[in-house]
Amino acid sequence: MFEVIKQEGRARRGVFTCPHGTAQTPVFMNVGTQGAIKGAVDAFDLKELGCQIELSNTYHLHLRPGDGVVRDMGGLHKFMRWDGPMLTDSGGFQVFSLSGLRKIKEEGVTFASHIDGRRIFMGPEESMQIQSNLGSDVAMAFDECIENPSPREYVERSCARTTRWLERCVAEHKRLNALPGCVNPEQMLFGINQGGTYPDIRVRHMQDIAKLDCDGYAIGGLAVGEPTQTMYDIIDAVEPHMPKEKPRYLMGVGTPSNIIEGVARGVDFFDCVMPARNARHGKLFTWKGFLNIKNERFKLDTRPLDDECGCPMCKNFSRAYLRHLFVSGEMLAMRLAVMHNLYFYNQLMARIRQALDEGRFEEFRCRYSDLLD
Ligand code: PRF
Ligand code: ZN
Repeated sequence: MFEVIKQEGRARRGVFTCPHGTAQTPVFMNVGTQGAIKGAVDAFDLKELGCQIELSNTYHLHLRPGDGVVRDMGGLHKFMRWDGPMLTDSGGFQVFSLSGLRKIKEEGVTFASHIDGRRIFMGPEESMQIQSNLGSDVAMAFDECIENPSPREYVERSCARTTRWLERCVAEHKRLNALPGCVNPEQMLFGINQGGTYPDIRVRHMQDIAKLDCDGYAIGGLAVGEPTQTMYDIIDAVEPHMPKEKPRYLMGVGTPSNIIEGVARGVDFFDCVMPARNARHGKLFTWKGFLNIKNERFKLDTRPLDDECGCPMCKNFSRAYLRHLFVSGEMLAMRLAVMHNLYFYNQLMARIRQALDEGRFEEFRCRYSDLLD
């Protein structure tokens, strides 16, 4: 269930309810690809970091340990001990970005596992079956994330196929939810818009998939190498055709600035590996901008990383200590840095929501959109 409780321009403040609880939107989903957050952060840490929705991946968990194992362990919530809202991506992106040789047909995609090269087939039905076994609260439709740039003719044919795949996802998802012993019979399904950088194809595709009455809709195929302004222009083109009463999710985006601009364009859900990935390289977000903690200038810096931050690291440790951990290659460096960046992203969303609640989102956007770019 989704309810928009306040609006400022196109920006929306909402409440999303699913079998494992409620999330306040706009929300950033914290990425735990393989049922763990990279950087030795577990589900209990996530709670402390202010995470509202955890995101895992169909592709990875299907390869290892296998979705049948996860189902037999009682579903992914129990397996990883996360009891809150959870969304799983369909594999439609990872198949295209991670696996080697792949062949796309009407039935689905045959690809080589990035682990051992084994050939695997995944289509809409397989993706729905895997996500049903994982028992997430939101399953994503199986789509083709089209490479950028791609010729118009290819994008048109791919989108028509992604629409047919969505029809198959809807039917299979409904069938699986009704089976006795289903891990999460209330699981929802979100459709995914594609169309590369062609606004007219994007709009047509969005209109086509809106008819299929999914529980929410995502914009996929962005942040794949196109200029930032092109991404914003595509959101501007698609947004008026997305159902108003359903949640909207911008997949794999992005920087704090991208998120603020996404919210300003009517997006409710975001996810990105950037905070965790940057953290592992010592690149940290603060409310005064970006810094690289490995820099020599922090060698004797007694201050916390960010004096506005309440994360477990900033509450306890100095910049000099964190720099030392990084320079020495201690695993603790990763864990502390990842916790800080995830906390920062979750706090960013909390501040966005507060600004919306108080009717001063536009002011917030002016203050932070460029600073956090
Ligand atoms: N499709 C799916 N997952 C995704 C994407 C997509 O297009 C993207 C694109 N940024 C990220 N994750 N299924
Ligand atoms: Zn911090």
